[in-house]
Amino acid sequence: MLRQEHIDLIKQELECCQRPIFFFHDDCDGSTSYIQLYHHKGEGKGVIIKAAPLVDVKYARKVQEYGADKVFILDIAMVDQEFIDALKVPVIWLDHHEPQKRLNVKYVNPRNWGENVPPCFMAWQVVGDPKDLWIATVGCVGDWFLPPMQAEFQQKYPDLMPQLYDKPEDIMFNTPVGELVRVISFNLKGRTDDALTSVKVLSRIESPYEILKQSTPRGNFLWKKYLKVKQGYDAIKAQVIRYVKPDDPFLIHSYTEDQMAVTKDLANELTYLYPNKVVILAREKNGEMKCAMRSGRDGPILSKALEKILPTLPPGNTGGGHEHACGANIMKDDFEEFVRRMREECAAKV
Ligand SMILES: [Mn+2]
Repeated sequence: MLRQEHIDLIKQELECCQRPIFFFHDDCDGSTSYIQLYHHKGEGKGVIIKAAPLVDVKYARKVQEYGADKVFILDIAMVDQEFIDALKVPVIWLDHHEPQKRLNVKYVNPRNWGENVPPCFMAWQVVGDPKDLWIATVGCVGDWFLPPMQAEFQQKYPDLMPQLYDKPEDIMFNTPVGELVRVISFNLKGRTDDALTSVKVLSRIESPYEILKQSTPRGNFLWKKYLKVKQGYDAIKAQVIRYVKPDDPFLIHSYTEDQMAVTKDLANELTYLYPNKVVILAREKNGEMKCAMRSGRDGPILSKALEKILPTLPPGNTGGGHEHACGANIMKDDFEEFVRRMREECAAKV
């Protein structure tokens, strides 16, 4: 939770500007953070940060071109000091990844006081516009964070959340809220300009039923893209499930797909379906295996396993993340050895 001083700070920064620019992560959390702040301000430009979660000096040009008088950075793990130094306007950065130290930036990261709160919930604490209750709730669930305002949501939308839940993943895979998470997430796939168009459309949606019932052209627009990505997603999922070995503590699958990267989303669902397995899902692209790895709450610590294994592989293989959720880029030629080492490390239960 944000402390009152932070709520006041962010609110004031938002109020004291005319042309804010918002850089946000290309996921459910990042985009719902942006939409709430943008709605409140009624002004500003959104920029999606795709690929690496990093804002570097290249983005300074966007700030200047727009003539922004303030910069907000939402749910981005890394911001280069060079970027901040190149600007002549204040920078406010809300994040919940590994805390960083930068100069001349107002940085709010609840991890600094031992909490992990996604920026979409920080935005909710700051703005709390009842019209955006559903946006904020969907954002939280999309980030595997149990929405602290779920009772309020449940009362307002009992058909979208029939009961209260203890775990975000139960909301994700058993309620229409989860479907809204996937609608947003899948709409962010593909080309950056298409993703930004989707976010713009989403920012004009007034009720979740516009999407779920396709009752307006804009709701229908988001639904169509969702269905298109979902088709590919379901095909890969069916393939994975067909080859699951009941006795193998690992679930390993690789696929080739250039257009839509659904690896993270699918790895999450597979962990929900097979909580006792270590999931390694890899998308092959340009000779690299882009891996999403997951393990259950009581499963092996993947980040530790990676720390041990990566230095022993040829250079160019990278990765990292959280205890039970990691990402890695492994050269195709090293993938077999990588999997062998992962099995070895995880059998020793790191
Ligand atoms: Mn996030």
